[in-house]
Amino acid sequence: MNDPTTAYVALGSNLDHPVEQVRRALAELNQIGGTRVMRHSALYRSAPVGPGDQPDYVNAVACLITTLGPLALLLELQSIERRHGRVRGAERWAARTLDLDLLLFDDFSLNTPQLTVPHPRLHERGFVLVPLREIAPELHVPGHGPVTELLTRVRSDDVQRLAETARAGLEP
Ligand code: ROI
Repeated sequence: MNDPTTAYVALGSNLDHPVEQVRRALAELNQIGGTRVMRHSALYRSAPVGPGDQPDYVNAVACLITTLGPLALLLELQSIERRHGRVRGAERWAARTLDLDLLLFDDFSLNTPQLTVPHPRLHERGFVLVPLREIAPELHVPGHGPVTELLTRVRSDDVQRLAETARAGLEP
């Protein structure tokens, strides 16, 4: 077992009741062994980034504290994705029931075939930076700079906070 570490995870869904997918996933993150969700953002509706015609996404970001290592945490995230019917197919940027991306693991930089942290596209995605700023406005992304500054360089007007905030499953 490792010392407790802070990690940030991005959640995204644009298929099969995305709001419910993301809410359920937030509750499931809190059930990973040795792991607690300390905070999570509201849910946001965002225009799809990437090629093709696909539905809008629901996105959120969670801050975890975990005694797992980064690869063990990644396996847990992938297991939650599978339980949500996610099929990792050949098409890279296809619509999905649930995507859980490990954004940051403390201030580690890791570059392995299975996992790169910080997430290689975190700094250029409004749908990640907007919810991340909500829960961690002081955060500094290793190698890239403060979240607030990164947000000045990307488009974020198509990331809208959903009126109804999701705190599902995390109340005492
Ligand atoms: N676009 C948005 N808005 N939100 C996502 O979570 C998301 N995830 C993806 C791609 C296909 C890059 N586009 C996205 O994986």
